Amino acid sequence: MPAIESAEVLVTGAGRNFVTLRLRTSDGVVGLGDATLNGRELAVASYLRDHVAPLLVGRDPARIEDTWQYLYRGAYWRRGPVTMTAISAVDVALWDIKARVAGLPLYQLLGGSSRLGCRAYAHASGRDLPELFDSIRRHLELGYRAIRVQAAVPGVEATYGVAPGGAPYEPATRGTAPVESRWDTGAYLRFAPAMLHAVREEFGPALPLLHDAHHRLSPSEAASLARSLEPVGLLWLEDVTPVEDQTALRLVRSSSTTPLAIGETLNSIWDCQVILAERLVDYIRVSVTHAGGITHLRRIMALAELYGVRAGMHGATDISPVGLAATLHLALAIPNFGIQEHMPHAPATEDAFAHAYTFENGDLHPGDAPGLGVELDEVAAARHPYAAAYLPVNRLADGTVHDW
Ligand code: KDG
Ligand code: MG
Repeated sequence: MPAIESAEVLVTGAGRNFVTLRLRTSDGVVGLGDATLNGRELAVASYLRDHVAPLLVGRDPARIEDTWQYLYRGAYWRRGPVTMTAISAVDVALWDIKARVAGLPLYQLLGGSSRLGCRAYAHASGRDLPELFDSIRRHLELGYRAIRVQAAVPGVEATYGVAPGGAPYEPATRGTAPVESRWDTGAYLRFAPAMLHAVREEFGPALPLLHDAHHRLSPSEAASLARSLEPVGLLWLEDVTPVEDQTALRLVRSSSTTPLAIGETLNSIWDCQVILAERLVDYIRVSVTHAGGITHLRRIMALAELYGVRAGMHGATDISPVGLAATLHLALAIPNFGIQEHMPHAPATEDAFAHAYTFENGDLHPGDAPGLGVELDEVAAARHPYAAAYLPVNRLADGTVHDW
């Protein structure tokens, strides 16, 4: 019986910081897992190196469920983003190994494809409406068929989703401490409905539009925003309230028919139990990378299916190509796939991770290479060392820390 022979943790700053777990079996099969937790990367690297890798060596790589239970239930101190990102990386690497051994793309082991491809949505943004409209047009020309729209709120120095100078948006900034910005909920609520109505008017009724409020509103603020956006007909309104308070969504849900999405910072099926069982959202965005890998995300999506909730797969740039590939294999196979977020990676990231997944005619497809279909080029990755980077911190005008 082959055994896991080595478990290495590779940290790179190729394009942005990524942590990758590489498992190697005694018969020479290699599997990769994404262990990236934006802004807290080295905590997961240490969790894996110091506490998990020694437990993996000698284990049977085929026993994926047992390894998951061993690392989760067996840890006593469980849950939370660091633990669950580490478990996700192990789980995805083991699925990669199993599929490579079978000589099949991973989605074939998950039941085969349920669709031709995974509809992707792009991020359009602008410092004002003309710049936003140009950005939407550019993404339509690239082939995207669904667009998330974010625009700078007048009077607010930094708006989530809008890069200074029209560059691709990357919220984490290098340095020894987070950038702090001022947030003004009132200004946002006065601006966002007009902005989204203007986009709908310009681009017509058929284009699927999404918007991310990024956890900053109270239930009543969120309910009033959702209600005012009903005529816009969004595909979804994302992360209206801070996610740990699952029942905050009840008021939003009962006040409006605007479809809702949430979940990118949730880490387990228990974190989204109330949201799903009470049908408080239309799309659940829990990621393969932060919620226990293929094994656990598959379970979450099966629970979501029971309540008519679809997968709105998280795909920001801090999901590495390894994580994105794992997401796409699952997205292609499950019955209740909704839509896949797609933020293209930087050229240095593409150099470090060769991948079989493709983007064509608005859809992503995981490709048909065995396993995940991703190879890590260690030399290219090593050209870009890790450098500490943080997500921003928001403060209100009086200095109070607010959700970012
Ligand atoms: O690490 C944080 C990002 O993943 C997050 O800010 C991206 O909200 C996000 C999104 O919808 O992609
Ligand atoms: Mg989001």
